[in-house]
Amino acid sequence: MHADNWYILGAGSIGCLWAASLCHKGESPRLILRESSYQQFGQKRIPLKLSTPGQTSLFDVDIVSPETIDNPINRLIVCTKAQDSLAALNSVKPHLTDNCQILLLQNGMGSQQIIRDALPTQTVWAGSSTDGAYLSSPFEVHHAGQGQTWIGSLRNGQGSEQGFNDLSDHFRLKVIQCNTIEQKLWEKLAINSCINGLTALFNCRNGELLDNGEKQAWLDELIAETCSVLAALEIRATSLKEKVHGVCQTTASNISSTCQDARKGRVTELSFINGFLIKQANILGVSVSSHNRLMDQLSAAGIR
Ligand code: KPL
Repeated sequence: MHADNWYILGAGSIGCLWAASLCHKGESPRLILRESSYQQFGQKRIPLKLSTPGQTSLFDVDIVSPETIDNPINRLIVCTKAQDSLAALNSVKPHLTDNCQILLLQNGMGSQQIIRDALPTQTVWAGSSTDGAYLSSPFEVHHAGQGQTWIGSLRNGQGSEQGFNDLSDHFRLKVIQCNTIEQKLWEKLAINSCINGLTALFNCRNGELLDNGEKQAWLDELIAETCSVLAALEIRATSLKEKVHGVCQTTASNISSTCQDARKGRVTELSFINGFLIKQANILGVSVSSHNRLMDQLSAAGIR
């Protein structure tokens, strides 16, 4: 395995955060852009700016498109939105080595499992992250909230070998390997399924959901239904209500990722968050009428 053969698919906030963090570690990741975005840049090496409260660093990073990749990919981090990840991966599939290690960093669930099944020979990992990052302009990423990223293989028995072990040391992001990544993905999905859609519908900040009124009542119904789905799936989820209210308090001034997408008129990741939860509930025969009402009202408001 080439030590420096890192590719990152997607140059949004998470793609840029990971690319800059790998550069900081001394690696030379290449950022894969879609053909149309790639064509907009005259130069194929771009300055990537990483800002944290109190410090700014600049790195030079190679950009490529699926058409211009000229060596086999053996380590790939997929940082596109959930709904774009399969098509993005298919665009680079001819370049993946058979034992390529792939790390998927999408919100929600469903997209990771589709990709795992589409790539039977490669080792597919998923990550669940609490890092907060945003782009102020292309290739200018702000690491606003230091969190942690749990990573684990999506295929039983795989991933304990080399994989992404080297992400655990001398890396500015906190990466923790775990054998229960599906549990971690569910824990995050559970919280996002209660907060994100509601903030998009009411076009409000996370903290405004705790209004002791209509929003909070709906929030608490969503939490109760989510708990029932998790219980039916036998997924451990203690004190979801305290956790969700806690996230609303600690991120009170945040505009959730879904609300940001809705404001920009972009397709949100809700079909991989609430949509995935509703699908599981239907299979299990658990009633999720508040989640259904939320999705119906979002779609009536033109938020997909
Ligand atoms: O993960 C988030 C998101 O915006 O997607 C929360 C936790 C709601 C923070 O804004």
